[in-house]
Amino acid sequence: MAPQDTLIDNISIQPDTLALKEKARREGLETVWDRFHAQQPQCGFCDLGLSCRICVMGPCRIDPFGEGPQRGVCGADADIMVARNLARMVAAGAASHSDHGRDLVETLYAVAEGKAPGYKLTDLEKLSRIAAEFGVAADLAPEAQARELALALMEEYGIKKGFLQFTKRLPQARLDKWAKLDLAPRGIDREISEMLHRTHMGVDNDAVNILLQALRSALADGWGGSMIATEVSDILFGTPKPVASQVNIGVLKQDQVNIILHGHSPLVSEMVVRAAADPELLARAKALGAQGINLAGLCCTGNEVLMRKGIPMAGNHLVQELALITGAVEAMVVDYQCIMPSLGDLASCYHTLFYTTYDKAKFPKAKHLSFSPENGAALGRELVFQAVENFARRDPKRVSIPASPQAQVTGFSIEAIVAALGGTPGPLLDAVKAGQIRGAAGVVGCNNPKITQDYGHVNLTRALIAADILVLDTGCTAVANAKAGLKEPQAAELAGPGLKAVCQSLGIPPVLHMGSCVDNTRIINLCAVLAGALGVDIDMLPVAAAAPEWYSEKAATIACYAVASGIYTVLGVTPPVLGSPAVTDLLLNGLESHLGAKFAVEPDPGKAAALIIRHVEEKRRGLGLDAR
Ligand code: SF4
Ligand code: MSK
Repeated sequence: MAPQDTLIDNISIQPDTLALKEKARREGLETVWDRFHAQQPQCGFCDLGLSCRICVMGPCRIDPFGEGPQRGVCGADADIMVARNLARMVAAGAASHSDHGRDLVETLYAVAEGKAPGYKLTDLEKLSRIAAEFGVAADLAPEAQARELALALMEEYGIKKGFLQFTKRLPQARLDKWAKLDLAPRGIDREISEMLHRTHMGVDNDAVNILLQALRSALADGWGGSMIATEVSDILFGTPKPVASQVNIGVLKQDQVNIILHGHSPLVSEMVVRAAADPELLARAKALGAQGINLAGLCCTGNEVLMRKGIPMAGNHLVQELALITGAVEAMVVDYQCIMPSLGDLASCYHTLFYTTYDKAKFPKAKHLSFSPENGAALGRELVFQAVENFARRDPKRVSIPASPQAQVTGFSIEAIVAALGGTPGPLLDAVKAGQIRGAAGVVGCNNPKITQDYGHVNLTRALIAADILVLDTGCTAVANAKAGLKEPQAAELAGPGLKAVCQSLGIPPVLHMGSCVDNTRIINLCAVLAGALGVDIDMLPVAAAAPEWYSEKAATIACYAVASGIYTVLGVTPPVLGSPAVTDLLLNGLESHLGAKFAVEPDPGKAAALIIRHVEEKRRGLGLDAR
């Protein structure tokens, strides 16, 4: 369809987005907002969770006004339908993160076997630490340790005796709460496949029972697949340390070969980073008239290489199409997740080469170069070579890079935060106890064209830091906050007096970037560390989470494992559950008495901040700390 002239006035708070959307309109190119507009009105039954197409006796719908059908053909009522739909979302999100984690484990194994040239064991301290958690002998050589660890991690996916190993990081009080509800996750694949089994027609038809398995599947991701992805990525590519970088579309360079790295996995992108420093390829780029080879990230692959290598970030989810519309991109290299199927079409409107790299993630109009741990290094080089050769095909008349880069500091793994604090989390706890820092909030998640891009992220974050709440961010939120200048140490000026003083004494910003979406496990790990240090369960901490602009199944999973881990979570977009008052009540209220945490839904970032501030102060009171 043709792009609309008068579409959504307020698509974004970001000037680079607005300028490139206007260029798209001028050039007659369709973007996500045009397609969103064309979908209006979106299906009200689906929005409420009251449609089902699980089997071909359907599809079925339930009338929310009580006048039409109240059961599907099989007899499923609104509660069953809504619970099943949400549960399948959560299972899909858990599968996505966890399959990503599996790719890392397989690469770790290949490295240990000496079959993955280009990859190496980078953080040997973390390798030993994680290996010890899995009972691997400490006196083995690193390769042997990595091999044993990889085999142990593979077992986490299948049928194993007992529960996922990383759950042992949690306070006993949390594990006791899970035991009462039978929530402790067993094998990762097991929980996901059991969730799909239970939601087949004619299996689990108790909405509460279905939702409990959804939480267990989410926990299999949070304390399983995603956590494995983070820890193994650190072992292979290094645990992030604070690093200065830049953000927004201005990180693309007019006079250089631009390569965009997009998706979620670091496996291919790290090899592209390596190849881009190859003197031969740099010389070739110069021979073709480019001043260099410039890499830029998008979405969570961008977060991975930003956190570890300082590669600048071009943008978040809603920028992916616009990045191509700059006309300045020689190649976009994607792996998987959050990659719009429209990109091939858009790339073909310019000289841009669009490369897919995973056999499980192919796209229309893409060139496919298949990744394996064995060929990763050669693939990285080939991708950079092709991009360099493509520079001559760029049409300078169509190039527009409408922004200057914004500075940011990133790379705040738990290890980096503890190092900044002088080697222990003690000073952070002291600042919380003294009330200088009231608490912490993980602000995470995607963009969604239903919300003005980055409005929710930035305004919620600003309100929280102004109230002396330290913000930890990941995913697309991290890009939004960096673009708003909140990741420079000077942003401490925007914080309340207590947080400002702490940030200034440590030289850190009030918003700490903890990584990609799988790296939300760094946040729950940090909560477990702090709870352990205080001798309490996580739900007693003055912490909260928010996903102001979420869209994906993975975000639903993250929210579920956050709540099941004891973290109050505020969503900015309503999940499709309102068709069942019983399910809605369970999520907003019922879970709290069992898990000490619950969901809230609040699209207005100011009101969401008020909810979080109130929650943090309540928790402070519960711990006997001063409360406002
Ligand atoms: Fe309809 Fe039941 Fe089949 Fe769903 S599972 S499509 S409600 S018959
Ligand atoms: S999930 S946070 S849209 S990248 Fe990482 Fe995708 Fe952004 Fe959600």
